[in-house]
Amino acid sequence: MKTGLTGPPALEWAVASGALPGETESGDAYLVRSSAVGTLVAVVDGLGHGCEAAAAARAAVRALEAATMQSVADAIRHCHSTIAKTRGAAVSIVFFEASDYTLTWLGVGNVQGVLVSGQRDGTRPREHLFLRGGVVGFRLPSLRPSKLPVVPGDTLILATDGIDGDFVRDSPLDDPPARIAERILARHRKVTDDALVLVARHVG
Ligand SMILES: [Mn+2]
Repeated sequence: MKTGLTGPPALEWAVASGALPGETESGDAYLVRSSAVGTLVAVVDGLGHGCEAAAAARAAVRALEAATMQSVADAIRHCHSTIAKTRGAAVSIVFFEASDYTLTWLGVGNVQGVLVSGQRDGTRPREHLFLRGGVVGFRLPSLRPSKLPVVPGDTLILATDGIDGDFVRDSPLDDPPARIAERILARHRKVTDDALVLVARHVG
């Protein structure tokens, strides 16, 4: 379990992960990176599992560390060209903008993303990241990021495909991000793949 506080905008985050049983390295990786303009969060799933998947995921994270923050599409394109010699990866990326309290997100491949509203009155539904088919480093789809407002209490969850899709229904907001990440990994992890879940809450 890794946890942290970062921003702007202020975010409390946690990551829970585990490698496929029998493998020493996970092919899933993540990045949380802040600067004055905002915070970039990404989850990466290197194709397959084992050391080659881990190498692809590490290369993708390094590329995203060096990429422009403000444009998630540019960041994905930079990552794509940088990791072309690897197996490639699924990448979902989210930029929290400090100046206007929005997030912009983009997903290539199958790292799921959901934004759960911190408002309990039910006026704002859960938002799901629209995933486009493709493999970063191999074949990019057209990139159309979408933008959403973010208010205190809103909680972003990113999960690789080693986590089953039911996790979305199992993410109440009463718990801190570390507890949510731990619970999702414990309850929804598949035994057939590496698994990683990242939870980031905007704390006002
Ligand atoms: Mn996977």
